[in-house]
Amino acid sequence: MSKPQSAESTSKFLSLVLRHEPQRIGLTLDSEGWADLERLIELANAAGVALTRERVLDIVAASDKQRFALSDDGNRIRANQGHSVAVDLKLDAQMPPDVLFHGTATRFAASIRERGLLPGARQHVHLSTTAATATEVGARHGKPLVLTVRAADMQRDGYPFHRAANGVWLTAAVPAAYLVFPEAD
Ligand code: HQG
Repeated sequence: MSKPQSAESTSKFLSLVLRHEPQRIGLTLDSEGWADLERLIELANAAGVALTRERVLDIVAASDKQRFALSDDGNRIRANQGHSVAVDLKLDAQMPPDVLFHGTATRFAASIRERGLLPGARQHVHLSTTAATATEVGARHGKPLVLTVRAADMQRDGYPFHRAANGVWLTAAVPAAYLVFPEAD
């Protein structure tokens, strides 16, 4: 019997299988990160996670950060960003705004000064258009530290930027030379 799930835990489950561990339920993502929706539902239920098409559609529509996208025909689903599995989202390179923001924790400051921003387990470094969003992202890791990224300069110097369907900016890594630390730090 599948257990009923809260919307939040279902969303976390979708993030887990669509970004990090599809194999956990035997799911396969295609090279652009898409999963067959019916198959996902079938495999989730077999793994004890109660899912229906309607429930998935509700979560896609309600996700505060628009974490998921459906294909035009409604048959496939993927995560908009945040993957650790190797997928090519086929996002066009775009000119970023002058500056973008990265939220991290103060305890990472020394390492970031030395090595720049690295993607960690994910495929990209995630950047926000507002310092407020970056503060929330950073607070997930500890005392938040908001770094300013000289994005337009970086792009002009040949580093590509991509914008995910939910507005998050992605780039492979940010060399320390393009980072501005807050003065008090
Ligand atoms: C840090 C959430 C030491 C980096 C959010 C971050 C986001 C370094 C952590 C999305 C470093 C990685 C992504 C270096 C980077 N030395 N630490 N050289 N370079 N770091 O979770 O950006 O709710 O993989 O600053 O809203 O925090 O999941 O990345 O603190 O958009 O949809 O290494 O996840 O979205 O942490 O978060 P993460 P993130 P969802």
